[in-house]
Amino acid sequence: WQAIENGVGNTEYSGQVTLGTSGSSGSYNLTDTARGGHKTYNLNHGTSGKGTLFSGADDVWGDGNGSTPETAAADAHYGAAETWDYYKNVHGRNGIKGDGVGAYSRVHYGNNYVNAFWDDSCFCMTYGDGSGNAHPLTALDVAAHEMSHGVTSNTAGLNYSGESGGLNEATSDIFGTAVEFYANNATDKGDYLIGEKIDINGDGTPLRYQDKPSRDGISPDAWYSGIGNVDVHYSSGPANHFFYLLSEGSGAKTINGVSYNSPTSDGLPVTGIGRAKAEQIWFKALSTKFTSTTNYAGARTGTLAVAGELYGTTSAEYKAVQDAWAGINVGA
Ligand code: ASN
Ligand code: ZN
Ligand code: CA
Repeated sequence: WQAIENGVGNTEYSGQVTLGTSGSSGSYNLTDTARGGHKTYNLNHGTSGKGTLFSGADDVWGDGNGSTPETAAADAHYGAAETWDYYKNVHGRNGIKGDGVGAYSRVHYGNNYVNAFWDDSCFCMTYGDGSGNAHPLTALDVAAHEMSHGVTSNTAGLNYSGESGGLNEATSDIFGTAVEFYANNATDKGDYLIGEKIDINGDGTPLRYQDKPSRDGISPDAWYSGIGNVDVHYSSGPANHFFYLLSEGSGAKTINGVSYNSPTSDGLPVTGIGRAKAEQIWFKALSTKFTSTTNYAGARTGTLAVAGELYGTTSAEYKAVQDAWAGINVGA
């Protein structure tokens, strides 16, 4: 038996945070007993197995700049905790499967590995150190993105190809953003950008944009016939755009110092209903309407059904869902 402790994490991306740890004087480890026993392991550049559970004599983890392997662990452990708390407190879901059981994270995967991923078979997520082992892929929105793949697998089970694959990816981006806002971290404020902290392009730009996905130079802003043939990290674009439009509405807006300008494919304005309601609609659609083969048209039907149940079919919320889908060229 180990006592539930509150450690101190000196993260790279989120400043100094509280971490859920275990142990007692002189012997601590990264086991978050209050969150299903979620653990964080050090792969130490390996690519298989669990590696070593992070442990140490003090309950302070990382130095805030990555010169100790603990820093990436602190970020990953924090991201998992915030994601756990978000699903529990906002959606009433107790863990990835809803059974209160935690997963685990592995950091320092391989060498120069510029990715992070969720794996259903180990029920775990894994993080590379980035190019030149310089920018670990452990930022809050990335962690929430990967953990949300686990939630999608255990709810709708959206197939990871075709249009359902794009919806699967968008779901992870949507909850990546939702968790980032939920955490309300002073160092990593909420935004509608994905991966803005990890500098994956080397020029300070984020990986993806939800207000206007084509800002990345590849992702489409609107649905078109044949979108199911493009990589799921781009066919996610219109669904990310739908979420932005439903939350914030079309046009120009600045939030937490970040400027957005969201167009619509039909040229008609969308009045946003706020992120909180948009999150409720997407989560309830994911967990009660979507199936493994849901496509864009099916996502429209599912979210409209949820909006009708939650707010009524004559509500402003229902109309906003209709308008936001029309704004990405889905339905009419
Ligand atoms: N980071 C990617 C994702 O979560 C990993 C991958 O493409 N397998 O989708
Ligand atoms: Zn993903
Ligand atoms: Ca972000």
